[in-house]
Amino acid sequence: MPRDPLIGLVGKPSSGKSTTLNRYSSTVLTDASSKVGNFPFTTIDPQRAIGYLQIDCACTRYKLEDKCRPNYGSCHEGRRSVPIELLDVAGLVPGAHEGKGLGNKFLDDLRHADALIHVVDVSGTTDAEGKETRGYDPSQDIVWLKSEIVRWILGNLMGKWGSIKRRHIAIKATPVETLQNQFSGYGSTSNIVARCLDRLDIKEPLPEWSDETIERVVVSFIDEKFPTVLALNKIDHPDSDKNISKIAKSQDPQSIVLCSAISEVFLRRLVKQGYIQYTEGSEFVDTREDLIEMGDPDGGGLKEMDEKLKTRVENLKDLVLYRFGSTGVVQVLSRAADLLGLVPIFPVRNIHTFASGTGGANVAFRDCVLVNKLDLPPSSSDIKRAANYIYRNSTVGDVARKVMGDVPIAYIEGAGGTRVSEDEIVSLGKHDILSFKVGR
Ligand SMILES: Nc1nc2c(ncn2[C@@H]2O[C@H](COP(=O)(O)OP(=O)(O)OP(=O)(O)O)[C@@H](O)[C@H]2O)c(=O)[nH]1
Ligand SMILES: [Mg+2]
Repeated sequence: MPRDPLIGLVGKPSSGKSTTLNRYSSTVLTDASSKVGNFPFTTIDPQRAIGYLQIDCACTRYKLEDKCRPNYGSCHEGRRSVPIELLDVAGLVPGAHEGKGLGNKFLDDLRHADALIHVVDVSGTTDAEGKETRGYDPSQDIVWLKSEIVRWILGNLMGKWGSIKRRHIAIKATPVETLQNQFSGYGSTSNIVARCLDRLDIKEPLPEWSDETIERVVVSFIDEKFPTVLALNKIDHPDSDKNISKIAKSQDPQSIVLCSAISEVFLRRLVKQGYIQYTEGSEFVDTREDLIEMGDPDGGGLKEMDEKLKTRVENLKDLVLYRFGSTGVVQVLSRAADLLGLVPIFPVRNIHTFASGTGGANVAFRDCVLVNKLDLPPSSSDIKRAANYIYRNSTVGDVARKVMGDVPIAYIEGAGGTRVSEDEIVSLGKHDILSFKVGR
């Protein structure tokens, strides 16, 4: 059954994790349509926060934007914000694997994450410990952070490699079995291990692996287990440009998102205070004057800003919005969702009106759940095949079990009222509106 996805925020002290998280979770408090007591993650611990993933809502396909009333999150003109759980993994410094900073506590938290957002301070104004400095090279942070995770897992593994080897030989295990035995504590699955070995194509049998080979296995395992978005934060700072170019040369462009968490927080505060209109994730900021110029004599009911505030907004537009297209914060979460292959599904009671049990017949698309790509328990023949063979998207049946639990289901309807088979794979825009009919 698909689990709820969890995304971990990592990064050295003062890189901007909390600032980013505040932005992600601020809608919890301000969005009138989300019910506080009845929230999906009410028992959240202090480290956990709700982020809002922006997706294209199904309501636009049926021109039902004005009837769309999400139970959780919000939907504005077809841009829907769907709650997703985030974990603030604070306290990582170089030497964490030896217990520095919050050390092992940090690393223990990690195991629950399906993907990571590494918040990197690209202004170069904080050193590896997060202390104030100037001209620090942030590309080092990407290297040492990963190396901390590698050394943590590698240390645990090497400490008992002798007995791991003996057992492996004694019970004639496969490398996947032996490694999964060791990695299950980090939230691994046999599939992840299979894919990790697949991409390395090691020729020697496990008992003959060199130290260097074992390290390569661990690095590959981490790449598979923790797909990572690099959120290059503080792009508003003048020193950021050269650091960004350096990082861009050595990293996969798909993994990089540029952002300015503080700009997003600032813009959202101005929205709350009634000074601007701002579409999250966009470059569009309108002030009272802008709206008057566009022909609204009332200026959208916005307040007039003083000169100082005006200048700050203009600077933010020039330094961030116009140069980079947005503050990037919304995009960071979207990229993480892409890495995870998350698909939004809209369960409805009535497949023709898209109404649900609550809210009456005049209200559409109350619910939206995010489903993961699934890790199937590999059969022994799968393990030998191409990695993606044992990774598949959730099916209609998987979604049914996630949404309905053990309730027996008679049949399932898809858009248009046609029956859909439980075996159909769900994907973006396909088999994503479903009505589960209860009964035997
Ligand atoms: N210029 C600039 N400063 C930022 C940005 N984001 C965060 N900061 C500043 O960086 C400092 C640290 O931010 P935090 O969000 O507290 O960092 P953190 O990663 O949560 O740090 P720890 O909780 O200590 O691990 C604060 O002074 C923020 O105002 C940004 O986009 N641009
Ligand atoms: Mg913090």
